[in-house]
Amino acid sequence: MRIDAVSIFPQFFEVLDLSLIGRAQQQGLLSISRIDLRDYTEDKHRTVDSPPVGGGAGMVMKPEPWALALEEVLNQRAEQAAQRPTLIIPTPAGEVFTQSTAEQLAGHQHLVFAPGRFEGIDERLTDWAEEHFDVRRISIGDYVLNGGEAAVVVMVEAITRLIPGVVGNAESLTEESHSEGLLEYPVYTKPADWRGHTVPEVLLSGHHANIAQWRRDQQVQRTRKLRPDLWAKHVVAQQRAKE
Ligand code: 6GU
Repeated sequence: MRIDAVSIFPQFFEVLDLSLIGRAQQQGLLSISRIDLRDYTEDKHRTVDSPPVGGGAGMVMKPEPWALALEEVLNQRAEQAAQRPTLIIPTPAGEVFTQSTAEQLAGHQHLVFAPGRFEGIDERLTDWAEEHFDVRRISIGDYVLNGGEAAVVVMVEAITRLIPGVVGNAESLTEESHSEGLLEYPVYTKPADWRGHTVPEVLLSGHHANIAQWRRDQQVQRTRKLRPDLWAKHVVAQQRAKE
């Protein structure tokens, strides 16, 4: 997979050189380029923003530098590339990113991220980009960040760990929270008694069926308590599966 991340703070993406994603890049499973939006400005102040037409608070990102940066990304593509690249515009005014979004995007060959700052990017950038990219406006949740960069890091981590070989243990992918619509069960390690807090007996029993049942019950209890929204979906999905 190829990923291009364009921003006025390209250093923000240096964290993607660490840990599993860093190793995946070294192994050639993944290539992530950071692009400085200001390299595509044409004035001496390297201006990327300007006041909103019609008035209002804050500043809007000008479309010109974005288009020049994205054109360069397009020009660097192999002519014979099969799919159109996907352009992800992180914004709190987008569809919400979920595990299912991550699964869809993990199948793409080329993702380009265009996180805005300030009040966002001039809407016409999206109109232009739709001629060249599959464009998706995506939010990572119902709260407001100062810019989309942190959201890019979140999305890249969720997407790239689904690429075969990025995460060593394939089981740790399937056993996780959200893959079946339930939260993960609690986990313990040695010692069996730590500061008077003990590991649940059943886990020490060696009885695999009982352990599996206990874990399932814990998943159900946690999901009902902490995520009634997920629980309701899970119940509906199970009902459908039975019909
Ligand atoms: Cl993608 N951007 C910003 N600025 N805030 C957000 C977000 C994105 N997702 C949730 N809040």
